[in-house]
Amino acid sequence: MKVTGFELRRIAMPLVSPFRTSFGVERDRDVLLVRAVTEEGAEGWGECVAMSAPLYSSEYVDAAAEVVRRYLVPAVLSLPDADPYQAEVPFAKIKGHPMAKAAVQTALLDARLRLAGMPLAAHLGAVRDRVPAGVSVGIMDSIPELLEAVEGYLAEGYLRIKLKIQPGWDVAPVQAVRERFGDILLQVDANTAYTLADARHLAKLDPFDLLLMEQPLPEDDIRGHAELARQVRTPICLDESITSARAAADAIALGATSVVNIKPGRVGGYLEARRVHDVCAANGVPVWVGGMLETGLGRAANVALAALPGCVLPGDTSASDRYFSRDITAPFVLADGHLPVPTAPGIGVDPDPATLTEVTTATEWLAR
Ligand code: OSB
Ligand code: MG
Repeated sequence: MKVTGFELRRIAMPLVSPFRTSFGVERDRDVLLVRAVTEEGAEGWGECVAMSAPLYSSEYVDAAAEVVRRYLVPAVLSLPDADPYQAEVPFAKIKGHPMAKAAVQTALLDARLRLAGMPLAAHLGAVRDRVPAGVSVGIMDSIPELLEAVEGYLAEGYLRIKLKIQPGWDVAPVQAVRERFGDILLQVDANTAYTLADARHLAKLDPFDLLLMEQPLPEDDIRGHAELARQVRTPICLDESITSARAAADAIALGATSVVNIKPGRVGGYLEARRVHDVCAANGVPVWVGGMLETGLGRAANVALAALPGCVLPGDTSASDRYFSRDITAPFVLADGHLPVPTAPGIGVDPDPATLTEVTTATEWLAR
């Protein structure tokens, strides 16, 4: 496959409601889209999940755009065959920036699979045609407000609720949700907001039978998570710490994680994401697909990944209307608590040209 060039497009997508986590509040999603154009005539799309500020991880969207334009695109354009697997070799020489790499790799993979007439789900090894949907519920100003939000999501059919927590917003909201809604699938996500000194406090979540506690400690505190796992009954699930299949293998071997959240952007793309899935499956560790408030383009690919056999827990792959009043693709709609796995070649969805134009804030064409 020969790539003629790449279009970088920035879009501004207002969220239906502010999303508050332990690291900040998101009101608008400032997204970088990468479109690969090939000589063979196919196009491919990749959504960069980096956020506007380096608060979830060290990446942020302006820096990702710079890495794409200065290092990743030139690396791809100098390859004899712009194959996504072959592009992993020059990408590995560039340190870090997995979200930037994932966006370019996904654009190549999408183009490649469209040319081959192969859906991404089939290419990755999917075994399901629909995936169970969970929803990530932000930190709210009050417990009544939280209960109302959770009630709404349960009424829509979401099969699992994840509550964002931080010191001062943890045991009480979890207890309130458990008491009000009974035996639902419930988990929490701290986005690194605690330290090991909080172990006794985090053990107060034990009575609520949570599915898991996501990333309580800092990204690089693998030993701390292993120690915490010995002090609490709730299973630990790592998100931020799992930056590669090797990191997953290490965290599992050290007893730091017994469930894994897979985010393709965090590990450099869908190819490495599948390797994370495979390492976890080989160790009997359940996985689920996380989210980064993606548009329909990123969501389509995440849903394909969530159809793999090891993804045995509902993911943060929610319907389009949980995020945006109008998505750039045909919306993903919840049916019986599930999202359908796209069946068309590549990521299986296309942006609507008129909507895309309306939300675009900048475009840039990069060619040889
Ligand atoms: O930690 O899983 C996270 C959103 C942005 C950044 C990090 C996270 C999240 C979510 C929401 O929890 C997931 C989603 O619905 O896309
Ligand atoms: Mg998380």
